[in-house]
Amino acid sequence: MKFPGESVNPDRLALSGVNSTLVICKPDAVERGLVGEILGRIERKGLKIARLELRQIDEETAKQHYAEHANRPFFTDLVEFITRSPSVVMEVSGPDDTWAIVRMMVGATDPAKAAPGTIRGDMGVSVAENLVHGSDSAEAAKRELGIFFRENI
Ligand code: RTP
Ligand code: MG
Repeated sequence: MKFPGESVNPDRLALSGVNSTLVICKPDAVERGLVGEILGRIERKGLKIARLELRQIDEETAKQHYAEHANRPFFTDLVEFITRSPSVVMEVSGPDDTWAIVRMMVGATDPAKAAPGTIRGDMGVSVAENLVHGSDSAEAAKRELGIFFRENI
């Protein structure tokens, strides 16, 4: 495994998949012009942006991505929100359990309770519009990267 700063082909890292996670700058982050700030934090942490695309997520993909929440009362609003305008969808690579590093940086689901220094803690106030998605386990990362970058895996 190579790390940022070493010479490495990002495509090879991305294709290995094992130390990658899915990160989404959600529509609110794009609308508010916070993409650069979020990407900057990921880069400064020492993680690698292996793939990145500005994409308006379609309803089917959103439902598949958030399938675990299909029976929750907020599901309809969640799908409506994540599909309303373009997101920035990324594969982020780094050391083992990169997904956990990203989750630490993202902070608690409710930005009102997220610690200062986290993305949600520093820039958000709304649980519905909480700026960023990060996969919550190695299995979720693999599943979600498969949903969003199917054609490349
Ligand atoms: P995400 O999947 O988007 O990274 O967020 P998360 O892991 O921190 O939270 P999760 O439990 O997976 O929930 C997904 C998104 O659903 C919205 N939500 N609303 N009203 C509520 O009680 C509630 N709970 C969750 C949030 O926008 C959350 O990011
Ligand atoms: Mg989640």
